[in-house]
Amino acid sequence: MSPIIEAIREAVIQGQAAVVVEKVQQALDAGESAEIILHQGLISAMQRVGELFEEGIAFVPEMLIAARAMDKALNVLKPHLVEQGVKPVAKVAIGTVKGDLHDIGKKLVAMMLEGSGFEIMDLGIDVPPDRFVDAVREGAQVVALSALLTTTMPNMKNVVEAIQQAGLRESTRIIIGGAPVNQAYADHIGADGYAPDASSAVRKVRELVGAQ
Ligand code: B12
Repeated sequence: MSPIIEAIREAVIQGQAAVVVEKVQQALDAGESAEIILHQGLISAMQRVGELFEEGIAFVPEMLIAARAMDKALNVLKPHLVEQGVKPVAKVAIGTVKGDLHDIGKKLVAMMLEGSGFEIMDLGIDVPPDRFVDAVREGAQVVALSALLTTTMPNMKNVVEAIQQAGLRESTRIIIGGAPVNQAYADHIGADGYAPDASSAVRKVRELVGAQ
C-alpha cells in the first residue's frame, strides 16, 4: 500500500476528518485512482474500526467519528467515482431499514447508482416499511434496502410484505445489501436480488430493470 493510502486509512481510523479530506485530495492530485482510495483507504479503515470495536478497543463514539471522516472523504471522491451526465435509467428508492442507523454503505450504493444513470430517492436511515411503499407510489421502480445489523435484517422482510400488501409487488424490483445479508437471505424473504458491494449493486439493478 502506498504511503498516502496508508495515511488516509490511518486518519479515518483516528477520525481526523480534515486530515482525511486533505490527503484524499492530495492522492487524487498525485494521480491515485478513486477506486484504490475508496477500497484500500476508506473501506479498509472502516473494517479495521469494526474489528477494534469487536475487540473492545474502540467504542460507539470512535465508530461515529470514523464514519464522519469517511463521509467527508466520499464527498470529495464522488465526482471521480461516478460518470457524469448519464440519462436516468430508472428510479430507485434506497434506504436503511427501520431501527438501523448505518448510513455509509447505503450512501455509497446510492452514489454509484446515481453515477450510472439511475434517479435516486434517498429515504435516509431508520426508514419504516410504509415510507418505501409511498416511494413506490411516487414512481420508484426499484427499492434498495440496506441493513448492517443482524437485529434489523428482519425489517427487510417487513418491507417486502408491505409492498406486497399494497398490491405493488409485481411492478417493483427489490434488492437488498449490507454486511449481514446474502443471496440466501434475499431468496428467503422473497427479494429479487442481492449484491455484496456498490459496484455489483449497479450491475444487479441494471439486470433487474432489464437495462444494458
Ligand atoms: C460506522 C459504524 C457505526 C456508526 C454508523 C455511522 C453512520 N453514519 O453510518 C454508528 C456509531 C452510528 C454505529 C452504531 C452501531 N453499530 Co455499527 N458499525 C460501524 C462500522 C464500524 C462501519 C460500517 C460502515 O460504514 N462500513 C463501510 C461501508 C462502505 O460498508 P457497508 O456498510 O458494509 O456497505 C457496503 C456493503 O455492505 C454493501 N451495501 C450496503 N448497503 C447496501 C444496500 C444495497 C441495496 C446493496 C445492494 C448493497 C449494500 O455495499 C456497501 C458498499 O460497498 C461497522 C463495522 C463493519 N465492518 O462494517 C459497525 C457494525 C455494523 N456496527 C455494529 C454494532 C453492534 C452497532 C451498534 C449496535 C453499537 C451499539 N452498541 O450501540 C450501533 C447500532 C446503531 C443502530 N441502531 O443502527 C456491528 C454489527 C454487528 C451485527 N452483526 O449486528 C458492526 C459489524 C461492528 C462489529 N464488528 O461488531 N455503527
